[in-house]
Amino acid sequence: MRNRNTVITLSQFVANEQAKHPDASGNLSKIFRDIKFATKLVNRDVRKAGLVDVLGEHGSTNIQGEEVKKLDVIANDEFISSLSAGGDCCAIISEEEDYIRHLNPDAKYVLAMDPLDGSSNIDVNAPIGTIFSIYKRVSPVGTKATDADCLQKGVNQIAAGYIIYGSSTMLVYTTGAGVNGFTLDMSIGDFCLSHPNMHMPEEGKIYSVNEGNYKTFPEGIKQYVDACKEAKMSARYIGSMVADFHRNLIKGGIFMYPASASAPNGKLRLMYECNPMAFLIEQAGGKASTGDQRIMEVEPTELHQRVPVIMGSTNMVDDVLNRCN
Ligand code: AHM
Ligand code: MG
Repeated sequence: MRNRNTVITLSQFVANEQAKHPDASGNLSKIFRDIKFATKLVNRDVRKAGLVDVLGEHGSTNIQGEEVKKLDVIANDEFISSLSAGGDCCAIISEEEDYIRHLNPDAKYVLAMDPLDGSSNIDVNAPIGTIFSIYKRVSPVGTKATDADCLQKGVNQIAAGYIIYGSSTMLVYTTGAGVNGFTLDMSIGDFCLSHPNMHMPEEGKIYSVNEGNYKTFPEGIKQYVDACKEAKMSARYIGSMVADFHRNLIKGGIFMYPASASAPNGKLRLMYECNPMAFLIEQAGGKASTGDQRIMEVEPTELHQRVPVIMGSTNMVDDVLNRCN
């Protein structure tokens, strides 16, 4: 709970962080300004769901063949228009865009995002989120962004974060110097620092995995899930990565979306979901692996690439890895 006398807004916090780097150009801070604005737009629309016509299917499928919801499209458009107006991104890649969206060639940053994660929860009023990460382009400023700019390893992330539209709306982010969480105070319309310097417990009592797929999980994952039951741990899986991740980050726990028969590389996307969350969890003292390697070291080969995910409290992830290898 924040102290009323010392409210720090997201903008102040970002500005203070920028001041620690006298050579910083301020472009990254401007991207945060644009993310914050887009978040407020998405938050407004999410909070009206059920009252105005934003629920249900959009009537299209994305490049991965998944049904797209109306709010997926609305959130995608709101982030793209805010970042496009700000002019500080040369390209955006999005779970809802088939290809690279080229923006200002004179800008030096690329943004990757899942504009509305947990789509299956939209129509049932359960928590959903937005996930983003930011990379510095590798091609020269002033030219059209390239595949190489957009397909960088997670270790190259400059910043990553998520927004959870839950009982309140929170933005949690890292630039590689710890993880901080900000809650949207609706009465003043601003994000205020509510969760400074977030640290994940090394051990937890929660496991989050879609056990409906258990029969076709790899042997090591099955063994781990069995051990969780044996130890009477709590199973918590809402089907929104952001919500499952956020709970586990605060309380300690493990989140997995492993390979299964129907999804040999798991379901979650490296660029939009796994890398940003891996960066955050490592910064909070946790661990993130595909089962074979650190997620942030996976070499991306395509925009919508999927990878298996095992992420959470360090001891729990190590336990899974010991059983898998
Ligand atoms: P989405 O980006 O289309 O919403 O899909 C990602 C979501 C994650 O938030 C969640 O962890 C997972 O899909 C749930 O999938 P499943 O229903 O197969 O367990
Ligand atoms: Mg998603």
